[in-house]
Amino acid sequence: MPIELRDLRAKFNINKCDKTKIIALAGNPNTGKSTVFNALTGLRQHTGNWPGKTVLQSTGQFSIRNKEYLLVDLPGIYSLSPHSLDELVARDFICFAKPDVTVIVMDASSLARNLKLALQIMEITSSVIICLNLIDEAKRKKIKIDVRRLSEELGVPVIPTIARTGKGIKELKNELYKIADEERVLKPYLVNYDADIEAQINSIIKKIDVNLVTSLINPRWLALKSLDNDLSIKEGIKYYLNIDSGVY
Ligand SMILES: Nc1nc2c(ncn2[C@@H]2O[C@H](COP(=O)(O)OP(=O)(O)OP(=O)(O)O)[C@@H](O)[C@H]2O)c(=O)[nH]1
Ligand SMILES: [Mg+2]
Repeated sequence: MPIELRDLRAKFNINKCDKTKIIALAGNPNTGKSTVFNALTGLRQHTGNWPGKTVLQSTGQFSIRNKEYLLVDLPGIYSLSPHSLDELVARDFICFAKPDVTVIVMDASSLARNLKLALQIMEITSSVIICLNLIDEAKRKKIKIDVRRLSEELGVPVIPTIARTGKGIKELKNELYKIADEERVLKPYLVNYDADIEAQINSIIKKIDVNLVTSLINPRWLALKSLDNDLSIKEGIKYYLNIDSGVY
């Protein structure tokens, strides 16, 4: 029996009807995620724990042009390798709950460090918007960012914001609408690894059970995790999708 998206999302305590789009908010710690979350959702918030975990889950609702959105604030993390509970929660949500859009909140004054996580997220999902926050801090540090070029290079929208004052939030909403509701398809930049690694990725992709896994998880990303020897993804596939991925 095919796995329904609503059943997958229910495993994360996300029980919204099909019409509500699910938006994840991801990013490094202290980049302004909660400030963006508050700016978007105002008072329509709910907090609890991630199912079975002692990690705080905040969700909030908002609407754009009469369309409903549920925003999920993910824990602040530096990478998606599951070394901590926070990283595991964020990775599993992006991978298995399949948010309609993932907004990556980045610190504009620390672009290089923040890009690491952004590139990892873009390997799992192509539905990404970058919220380039703390633009005022970057300016104070005399850092100039060519936003249009960054967006072209990454292949995803980049919206500069100062979440503390609400600057850019309207533009962020416009972009969310375009991607979630008009279903604009993006083609994010993917890291190209050394030739021998790329060859190994391709040979693993060939072994992945196409019918079972590839419609649910990006096969390239799965191959990368296999090369990383990341066994936690195997557990995730078994737990959330109830299938044996066969690659590991
Ligand atoms: N100057 C400036 N400060 C900001 C901006 N956005 C958020 N802040 C401040 O940055 C601090 C951290 O913001 P949070 O929203 O708590 O950041 P966070 O990413 O949720 O942090 P964690 O949940 O701990 O990872 C707060 O003091 C905010 O007021 C901004 O655009 N400019
Ligand atoms: Mg926060």
